[in-house]
Amino acid sequence: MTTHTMAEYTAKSLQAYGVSAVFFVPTILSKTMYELEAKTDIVRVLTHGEKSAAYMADGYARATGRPGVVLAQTVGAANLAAGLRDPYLANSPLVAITGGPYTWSRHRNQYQEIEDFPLFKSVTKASFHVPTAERFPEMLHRAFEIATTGRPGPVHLELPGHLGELFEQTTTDLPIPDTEFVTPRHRVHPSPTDVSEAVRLLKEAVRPVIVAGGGIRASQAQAELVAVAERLNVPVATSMNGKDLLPSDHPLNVGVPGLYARASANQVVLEADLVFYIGSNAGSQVTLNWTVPSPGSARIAQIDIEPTELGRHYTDAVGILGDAKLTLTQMLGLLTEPSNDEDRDRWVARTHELRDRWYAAQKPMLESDAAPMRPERVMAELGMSVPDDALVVVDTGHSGMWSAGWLDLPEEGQGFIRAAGSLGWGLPASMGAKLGAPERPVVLFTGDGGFWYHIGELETAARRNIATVMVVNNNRSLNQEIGIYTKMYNGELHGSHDHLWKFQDVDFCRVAEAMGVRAIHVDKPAQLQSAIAEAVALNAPVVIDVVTDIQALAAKGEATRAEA
Ligand SMILES: Cc1ncc(C[n+]2csc(CCOP(=O)(O)OP(=O)(O)O)c2C)c(N)n1
Ligand SMILES: [Mg+2]
Repeated sequence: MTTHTMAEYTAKSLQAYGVSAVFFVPTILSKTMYELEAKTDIVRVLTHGEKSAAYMADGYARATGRPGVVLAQTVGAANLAAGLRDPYLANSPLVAITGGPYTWSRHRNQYQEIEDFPLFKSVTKASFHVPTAERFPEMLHRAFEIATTGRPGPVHLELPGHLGELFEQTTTDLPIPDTEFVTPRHRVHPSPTDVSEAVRLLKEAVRPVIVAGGGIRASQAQAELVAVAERLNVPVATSMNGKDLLPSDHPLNVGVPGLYARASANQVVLEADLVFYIGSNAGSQVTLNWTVPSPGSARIAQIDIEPTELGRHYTDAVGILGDAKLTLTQMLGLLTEPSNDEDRDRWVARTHELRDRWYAAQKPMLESDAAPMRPERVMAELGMSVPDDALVVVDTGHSGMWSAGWLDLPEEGQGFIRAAGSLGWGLPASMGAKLGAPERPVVLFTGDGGFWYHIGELETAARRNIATVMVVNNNRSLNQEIGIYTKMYNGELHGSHDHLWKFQDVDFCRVAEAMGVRAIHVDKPAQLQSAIAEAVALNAPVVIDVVTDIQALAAKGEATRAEA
């Protein structure tokens, strides 16, 4: 029997659980921080804010499928909770540890103290107070278990003591656990009847489309998705969260439908007679507020790991409960013959027609030589220059729209993760992703507005040599707001409207260089590919400041049923 201090036990347990980096703002679990260095290979990343630390942990989790770990002392807990909104929305596994009130201080006007639990309630799967040192090992294990089980998500543990310090010097005889946590933690077997029903629905439909979501990544079922789609000759749309599930030039990939979308993908979904959601929550984003498809316009089927998602938005849906990989594998077992159906060929040809029409309409923008640059051209250049094994990380708003609709990632090894709505997520998330997947080139695409949020983390990137390539769509503004303010200003911007959405013209290259990060200025389209190649080759953090058109607005993913 070996006796450890709780600090040593915690450090070694984190290593056993498969954690390779933790993100924090001091002061929290200081002795454990020491033990992490003394007894493990875990990297400790000191950040410039608890929210950015949470986003880094989230990027790490999404890049690896392993829980990200983020820590803060009591007074930083609200900042940390704010950073859990995006991982909660994206079903990303995180374990957040905060210090909390002492037994004698709760409810007593204690300096820096408030009741933190309400802050964590809506952004976690579970938020627990750890009452005693004896309970801590079991509750830590439980936190990892809950974060990775079923639909993944963040879990919060509040330790007594503002700095989480009370248990650290106590001792335990417990053995170090040997469980590694990675999604999916448990695979739920579908019922065989449900599996044959899924196959029957897909075979019976004339114009089926699969909408593949992030649950497929969590289940590591990409290969099975492609195999089922190919065997049945079914077009596949992907949610933004699933954009990388199959290569952009796969003949069955119709692109991303919904709000941040490619209009031709919406058209495909609107024309379908069966929409088959796999590992997608069929939320407002991927359905354009449940108009693509509109209720009743097509049969709806779903495969999901979370029973309460089945039939949640489309009440007539056929719901199949199960792990995506197991369900698709069992479907493949029933699909011994490849599809040989002329109707299906015509439907696939129709999706190609819609896709080709979209490319033809977008060609002038995708190839535009204008300077300041068109974002569509930035997307075209980015798609042609990110390495075959790159992980692309994108922020929200326009960054999400441009990349959902206009960015093509043709290589199987290329990955894509995106903010689930929180502006400013991209920069720290790309750093966490790089720490999670150090062997992959990581390329961030963010607007300048998103970049400003956590710009101080450039110092962290330089200090820890976190080699992300940061492509900034710098239009010196929050230009996505132009439309809304034009409306509010009664049809024409006038007066001091620019107080609401424009920034000063700041040279991001100088800002980056001042913090020890290399930078490349790009103001002409022809410079972008070589800038990305140069930045990737440097194997260091690099900012690419791309001067873009302040008037360039992305159309939302409109499509109409009539066009069929
Ligand atoms: C935390 C948060 N606050 C506000 C918003 C609303 N919002 C979405 S996009 C956007 C502007 C983004 O500006 P930038 O990143 O520069 O991209 P641009 O629109 O200029 O291309 C804003 C304010 C948000 N999504 N998240
Ligand atoms: Mg901007």
